[in-house]
Amino acid sequence: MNREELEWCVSVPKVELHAHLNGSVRNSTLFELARVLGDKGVIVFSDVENVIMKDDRTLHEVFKLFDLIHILTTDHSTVTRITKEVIEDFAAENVVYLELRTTPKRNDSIGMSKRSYMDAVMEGLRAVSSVDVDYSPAGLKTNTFNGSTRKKMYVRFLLSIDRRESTEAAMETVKLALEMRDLGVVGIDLSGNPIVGNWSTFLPALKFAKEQGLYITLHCGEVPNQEEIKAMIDFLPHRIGHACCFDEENWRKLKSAKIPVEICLTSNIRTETISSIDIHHFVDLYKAKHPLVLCTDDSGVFSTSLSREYNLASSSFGLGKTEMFQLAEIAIDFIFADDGVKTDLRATFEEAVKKLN
Ligand code: 6MZ
Repeated sequence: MNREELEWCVSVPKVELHAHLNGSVRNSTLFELARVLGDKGVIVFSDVENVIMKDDRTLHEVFKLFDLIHILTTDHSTVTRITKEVIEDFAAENVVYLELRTTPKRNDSIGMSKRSYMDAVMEGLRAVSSVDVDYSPAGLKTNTFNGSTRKKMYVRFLLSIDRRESTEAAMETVKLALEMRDLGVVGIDLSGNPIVGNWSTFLPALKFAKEQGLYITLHCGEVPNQEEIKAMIDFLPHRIGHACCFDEENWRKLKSAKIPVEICLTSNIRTETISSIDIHHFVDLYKAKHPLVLCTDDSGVFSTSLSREYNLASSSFGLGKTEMFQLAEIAIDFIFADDGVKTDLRATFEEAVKKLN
C-alpha cells in the first residue's frame, strides 16, 4: 500500500454508512478486556488471543468471533467505552458523517434491557472528546462546548435486528428506535448470520418501521439465496449492504429500483463471499453509475479503516484522485439525514477540495 496515497485518502472527508459497533472495536481494547476476564477465570486468555489475531476467516468463523466479542463487551460501562472509542477512531480518519449500527441487547443476568444497552451507547457518544458531535436530527443535541473550534462530526444510529431474533424481539427493537428518534436513531438494519432465520420473521417489524418513517437498510445477498434477495428488493429498502451473490435477474431488479449499495470490499474478500477483488461487483455497479458507497463493515474484525477501503478501491480499480473524491462526496446523497445536514456536508467537501488541490 502506497503511503502517500493512503495519507491522501485519510485527508479526504468521508461518509461512513455501514459500520457495526462491536465489529469496530480496537484490538488493543479487546485484549485489555480479555485479560481482565481471563484473570477472573471467565475466559481463557490465550484462546481469545488466538481468535482475535487470526486475520483470514470464513463468514461462519466471523460469527463465532462476534459471539466472543459480545462476551468481552457485555456490561454497560464497556458498551459506553467502545462507543466512545469507535466514534473517535472514525473522527481521526476524517469521517464527517457516521451512521453507526448496533444490535440492542437484552441480558437479564446483568439487568440489561435493549433500552439500557442503547442508553450506554448514548453515554459513550456524549463522552467523545476529540470532536464536536452533532447527533440529534433536530440539531438540538451536541456535545459542543461554547466557543469550541474543534472539528465537527455528525453521528446517527441504526438499530440492528439480528437474524437470530424472533418477530417480537425485532418489533421491540423497532419500537425502541421510534422512542429514540430525538437522540439520533434514524433507522433499522437487518444483519447477523445470513444462513440463520427467515425473511418472513422480520418482515412485520420492518414493514412497521417503514410505515413509521424509519429508514431501512438490509444485509442482502451475502449468501446466494435468490428467493430472499428478490423479496428484499421487492420490499424497497432505502439501502442494502453487500449484494455479493445476486443472479442476473436480481441485478436487473436492483438496478432498476436504484437502491444504493453499501460496498464492503475487505469484508467480502476476507469472508470469501467474493473470491477475488478483480471480480468484485463494485466495478459493474460503478460503471453502470449505480448508487454506491464504500464502507468498512467491521474495521476491527477485518483490520481495516475507511481510508484503506478507499485506497483499496483506487489501487484495485484504477480510480484517480478526482474519481475518489467524487465517490466520497456522492455518498452524501444516500445518508439517512435531512437536507440541512446534506447541505452542510456539501459545504465541508467544497472547502476540502480547495485545500486538497
Ligand atoms: C452480517 C454482520 C456482519 O450489532 O453487536 N454483523 N451481519 N454480515 C456481516 N458481515 C461480515 N458483520 C457484523 O455488532 C456486531 C454484529 O453485527 C452483525 C452481526 O449480527 C454481529 O453480531 P453489534 O454492535
